[in-house]
Amino acid sequence: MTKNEIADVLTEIGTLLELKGENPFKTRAYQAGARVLESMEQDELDTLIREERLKSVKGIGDALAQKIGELHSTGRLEFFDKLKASIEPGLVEMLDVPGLGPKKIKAIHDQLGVTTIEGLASACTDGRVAALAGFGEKSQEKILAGIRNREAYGKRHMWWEAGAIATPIVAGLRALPQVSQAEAAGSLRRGLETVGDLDFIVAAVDVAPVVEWFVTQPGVQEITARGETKASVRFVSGLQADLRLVPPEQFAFALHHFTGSKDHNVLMRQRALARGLSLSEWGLVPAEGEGTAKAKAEGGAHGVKAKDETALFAALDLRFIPPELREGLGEIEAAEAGELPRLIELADLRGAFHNHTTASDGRNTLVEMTAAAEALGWEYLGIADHSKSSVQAKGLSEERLAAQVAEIHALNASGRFKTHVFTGTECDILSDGRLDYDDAMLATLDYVVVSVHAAFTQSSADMTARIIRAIENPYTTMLGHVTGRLLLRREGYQVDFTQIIDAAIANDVIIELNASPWRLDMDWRHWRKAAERGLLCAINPDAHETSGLEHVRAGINSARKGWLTREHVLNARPLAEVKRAFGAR
Ligand code: DGT
Ligand code: CA
Ligand code: CA
Ligand code: ZN
Repeated sequence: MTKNEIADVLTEIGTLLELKGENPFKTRAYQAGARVLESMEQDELDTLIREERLKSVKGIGDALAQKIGELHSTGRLEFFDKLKASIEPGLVEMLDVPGLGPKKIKAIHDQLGVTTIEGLASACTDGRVAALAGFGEKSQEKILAGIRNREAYGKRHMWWEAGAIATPIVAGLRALPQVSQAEAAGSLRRGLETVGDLDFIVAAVDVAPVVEWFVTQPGVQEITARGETKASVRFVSGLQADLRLVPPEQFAFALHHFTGSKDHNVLMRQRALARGLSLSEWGLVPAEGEGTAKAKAEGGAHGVKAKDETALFAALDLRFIPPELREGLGEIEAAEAGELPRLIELADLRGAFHNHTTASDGRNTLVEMTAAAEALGWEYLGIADHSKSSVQAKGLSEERLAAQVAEIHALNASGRFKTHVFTGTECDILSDGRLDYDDAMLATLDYVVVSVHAAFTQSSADMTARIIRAIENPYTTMLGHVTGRLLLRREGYQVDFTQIIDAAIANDVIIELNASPWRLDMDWRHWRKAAERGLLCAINPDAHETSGLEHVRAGINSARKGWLTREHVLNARPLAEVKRAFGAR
């Protein structure tokens, strides 16, 4: 197990022991041990264990060292397995209910014999929880509301939807006279495809009016916490948000810390420590007891000053790392070497290829879609309606597709729009890997997107072979939504990414980054390596209406998370180049 995985196990042990009512010193020892591991290098831990010196580390005693060693070498821990087995699963589930910690859960269990969430709900309904010492009506109500909202609470939220809530709040915060800077940090700022909660960081001098403004925003359903420099709320959609207020000189440090990711932060903290400095949400100061004289002299009593994140990174000899790259996946090494990529931006896009019209299952006509693309300043728009096998999506017969091609040619010839329209199709990949139209039909189009829309349950081997056969078709230009996943709703079909990417590269086929906020498929985690090996990307909104074209923004997030530059993306190229690329097919 890696050190972070071991740290997670130790934290969980601490919580479980607390649930069982163990001695608080014992539970705290596990939590402290987890923190020690987090701030260590993996190499350091490996060496300490190999040389049997782990128990000499401050904060790690004999018993803890033995357990860490067991997890490190075997990935298992008998003590942990037994502990888990000794606790009712319902009690562990209750930890997810807002307002309930291990101590309260233990009290409810011991005094009322409640072992499930349902049991807890009825104990609240008939007033037994309120009667317990230390509870009362208020907390009973809160627990009940927490249970009722648990589904919404527990769920993650689509980046697009979370952004729609966050954007007006950031703008509103910035407009307040007490506020000098405001930003939405966390996974939202990192452009992650789903968001757990929002994290607003605000620099202000007079904080009370800012907190008041925040908790009275429209859409706030419940104020879950409120302090002098902090507040948490839950919106109607179930999305929660934390607000943190800091003095202006702390803003860059707080913004960096709460942008995360946690993995990135741990590595940054280690880098600071290696320079005798301690990095936290509060600032960058000489590390206590281990700070070098130089760092102390430079840091002074109040530590290193940073007016923005660029200065914070510079203080650790790094270039500015874009938030999307802060996942602890090599970005710090690249920033140190001056080898960060110049990431693609929204403004680099000059069009997109996978879009639908009312001819199949779209909600706007060819002319409306073209007008919308022109309004976005796009040089070109590709129309790729469904093929005949997609009956429920009104897939086009050969005749209807031929008519659409003629319509597009006429539209281009009319000069009505500055945006050039390319003729395409989103052609079904049939269950054996053949395409839904014959070669003669496909030959009349500028380009062909191929996608799987049926027979999802094939084995990974069959699905991979099926997709590769479609990639090898000489008329195929690009592969649509590789896995068919719908985020938070449907897992994608199983495929072998390496084989599919290899086949695409070998056949000069593009793989799309489907920018629909519900898909973001192929996932960003595959792009960096794939692009390094020569795979070309197209960021396609898969728009089914004019407003859907703007979904390319979600695709840009994922492309950036995948370290892509505009050189990797076909629709960042000018019209003439794209025409040439399609002409060469
Ligand atoms: P989310 O909300 O689950 O989509 O993901 P994040 O990344 O927004 O996570 P969140 O809201 O729990 O915390 C915001 C950031 O705060 C996170 O990205 C890094 C930082 N942070 C939170 N807890 C820890 C921690 O235990 N250790 C470190 N190093 N950083 C943390
Ligand atoms: Ca968050
Ligand atoms: Ca948070
Ligand atoms: Zn599709």
